[in-house]
Amino acid sequence: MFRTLFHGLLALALLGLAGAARAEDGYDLWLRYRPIEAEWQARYRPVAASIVVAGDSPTMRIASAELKRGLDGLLGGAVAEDQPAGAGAILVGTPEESPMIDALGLPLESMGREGYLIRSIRIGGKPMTVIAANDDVGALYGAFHFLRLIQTRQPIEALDIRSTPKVQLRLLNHWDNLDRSVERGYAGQSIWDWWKLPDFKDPRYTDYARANASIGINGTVLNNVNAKADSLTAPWIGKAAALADIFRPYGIRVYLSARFSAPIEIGGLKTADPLDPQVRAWWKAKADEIYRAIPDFGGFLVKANSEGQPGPQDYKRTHADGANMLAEAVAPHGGVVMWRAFVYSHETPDDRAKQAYNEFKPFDGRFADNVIVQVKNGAIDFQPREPFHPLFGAMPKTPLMMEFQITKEYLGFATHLAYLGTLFEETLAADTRAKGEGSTVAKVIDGSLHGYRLTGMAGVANIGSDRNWSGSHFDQANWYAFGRMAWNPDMKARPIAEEWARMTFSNQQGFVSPAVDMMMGSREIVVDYMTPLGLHHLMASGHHYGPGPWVDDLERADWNPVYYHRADAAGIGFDRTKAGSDAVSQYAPPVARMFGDIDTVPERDLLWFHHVGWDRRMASGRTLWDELVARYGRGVRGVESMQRDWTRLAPFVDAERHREVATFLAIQRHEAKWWRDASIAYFQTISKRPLPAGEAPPEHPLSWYRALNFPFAPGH
Ligand code: GCV
Repeated sequence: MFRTLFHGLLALALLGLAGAARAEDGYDLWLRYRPIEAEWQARYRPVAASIVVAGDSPTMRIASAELKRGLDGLLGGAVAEDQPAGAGAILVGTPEESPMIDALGLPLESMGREGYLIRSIRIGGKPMTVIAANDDVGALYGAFHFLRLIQTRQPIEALDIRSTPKVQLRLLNHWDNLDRSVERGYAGQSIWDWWKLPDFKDPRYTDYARANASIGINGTVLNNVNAKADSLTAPWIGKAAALADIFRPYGIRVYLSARFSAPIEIGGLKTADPLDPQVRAWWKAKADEIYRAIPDFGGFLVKANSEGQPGPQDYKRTHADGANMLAEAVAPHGGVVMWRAFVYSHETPDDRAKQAYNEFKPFDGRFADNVIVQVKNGAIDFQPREPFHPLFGAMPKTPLMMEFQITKEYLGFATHLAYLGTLFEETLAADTRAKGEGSTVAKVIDGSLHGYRLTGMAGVANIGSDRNWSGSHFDQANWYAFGRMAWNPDMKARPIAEEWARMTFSNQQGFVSPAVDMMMGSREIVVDYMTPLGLHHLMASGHHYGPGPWVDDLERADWNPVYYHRADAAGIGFDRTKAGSDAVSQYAPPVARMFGDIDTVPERDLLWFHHVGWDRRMASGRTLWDELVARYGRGVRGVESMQRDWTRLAPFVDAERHREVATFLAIQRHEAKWWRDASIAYFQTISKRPLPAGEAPPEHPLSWYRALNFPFAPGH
C-alpha cells in the first residue's frame, strides 16, 4: 500500500516536472495520457488496478505497454502489470492464448480478426474487465478503446461493448515523393526519411503506427499516386520493407503506388501494354520480389490515364485490362489493387464531372476479384463542398472504395481551421437511392448495399515532419475523424469531435461544448468564404492557395475556374441539368430529379447544378447576387466568431497550443476577407449589380487581387 502510494506520488511529481519542462507541442496527438481529476482517478482505480495480458506476441506486448502507459499516466501511476488476476484487473487476450478467456465462452465467432469485446464481469466476486478478440490485433484495438473511455471520462464499471470494423481496408494514402516533398502536404516534409531508410528507423514511425492503430487504420500507401517507377526498385522495396516491419505488430500493412509504365522505365521493356505477355511476366516477377521482402504487402494503388499519368489507354486498352493485369500479379499473395477512378481528359469535350462515371460505369463487373475501384467523394476534386460522386450506387458489381482528402488542399491548407468530420459525414449519409430510400453512400462503402466482397476507405494523409504531425493542432482531428469513420461509416461527426476534443485538449464542460460547436461549424464557414451556394474550383492556379475565379488561361479548359462558375451577364453556375451537360442523369432517377429541378435542389448545391439568374429570389428573400455577397460576408464573420470563441477557451488550454491556434485563426481571418473581397470584386464586374446595403466594398481594386502571386506556396 505504502509502496503503491509512494510510486503514485513519485509518478505525479515526475509528470509535473516533465509537464513544466515539456510544453504541449501536439506531438502526443489524442494519446495524451495526462493525470486526470482526482475524483475520476478514485472512481477508475478500483476497476483498473492491474493488467493481465495473455500472450507474448509483439502485438500483445504493445497492447500491454499501451495499457500500462495509459493507465499509469491517466491514473497517476501505480498500475500493476502481469499480476495474477485480482481485484479490479483488466484481462486482455484471445481464447487461444488465455484459458480464462476461453473458459468464458464469449461470443466472438462473427467478429473476425479485428473485432473485440469489452465486458465487465466478476470472477470469484472480483471485478474484471475482459478485452477479448479472436486475434491479437483485435485485442490491441480493444485496449485503445478501453483507454479512450477513461480519456473521455466514461463509466467503466458495467461495460458490454462489441465492436467490429464495417470496412476492411482503412488506409491512409500518402502523396509523399521520394525526395521527401509532399504533394498537397502542409505539415513539413514527408514523415518518411527515405534517404536514411532502411538503416535508420526514426522512432516517429512507431508513434505513427501507434496513432493509426488507436483509430483502427490498418494500411498505408507510402508514396504519391503520381508515382515514380524508382519506388519499385530493390533499394526502395527495402525501405518500404523496413517500415512494414515496424508497422506489422500494429496491424498495419504497407501498400505502394505503382507507376503503370514501370516495365519500360525500370524493366527495360519496350511497352507497358497490359495484354503483352512480357509485361504481365514483369509485373508478376515484381510482385514476387516485393512479397519476398514484405510477406504481408497489401498491394498496389494506381492512378492511370489521369492528369498525364501513363495507363492502359496509352495502348488502347481499358481500365479493367490494366487493373486486372496487376491484380493477377498480386493475387497469389493475397494482395489487392486499388484502381483510382479520378480520371478526366481534356480531349473529352464533356463536362469533367461526368467523365469518371462515363469511363467506369461500362466496366461494372469486369474487374478481377481482388480489384477495388477508388472513387473520390465528389466528381470534381475535393472541393469544400461537392455533392456525392455519381459512381456511388452505380457500380453494383464492382467494389468501390471511398477516397477522402484529409489534407486541406482546397480548404485553406493547414492554417485554416476546418473540421472535416462534417464533410465526411455529409457524403457518407447522402442517399444514392440506388436501391430505394436509405441506399446511403455509407452502405455502398461498407459493402452492405451491393454485397461487395472487398470494402475500403482511403484518406489522403495530412501527416508530415512537423512536430504536431498535421501542420496544425486542429488538423489532427481530421486524421482522427477519418479513422473513426473508416471503422464505422455511420458514425457522426459531432460525437467524434467531442471524443477528440476531450482527449486532445480538455474534458472540462466549459471547454468541450464550445470547442465542439466551433469545430462543427468550421467547414461551413470555409464554404461560405470560398465557394458558397455550390460554386467550386475557384482557387488560384497550381498551388490552389487563395482565390482565382478570374483564371481563364490555363492549358486545359477544365483547369480554369471560369469553366466551373460560368458567370455571365445573365447569371452564374454550371448547368448540369438535361438542358446543360446532363450530369444529373448519372444519379438514380429520384436524385437526378431532385438535383435537376431548381426548386428542389438544396441551396448549398444550387450553382453546382444550375446556371441561375442574378436576380432570382433565394429562400432568404434576397436575390442570388445579394445572397452570394451575404454568404461571403457570413464566412468572414464566422471566422471572427471562432476567434472570439477560442479566446474564451484560453483558461482550458496550455499556452503554447492556444497561442498557435489563435495565430492561425488570425491568418484565416485575413485570408477569408481576401477571399470575400477578391471574389466580390471579380463577380461584380460580371453581375454589374451594386453591393447590398451595409456590405463594405472590397478593400482593393480587382487588379490588385489579380496581381498577387505565390511562387513558393507549399504542397505544389
Ligand atoms: C496527386 C488533384 C490534385 C493533385 C492530385 C490529384 C489526384 O488534381 O491537385 O495534386 O495528384 O488531384 O488526386 O490524383
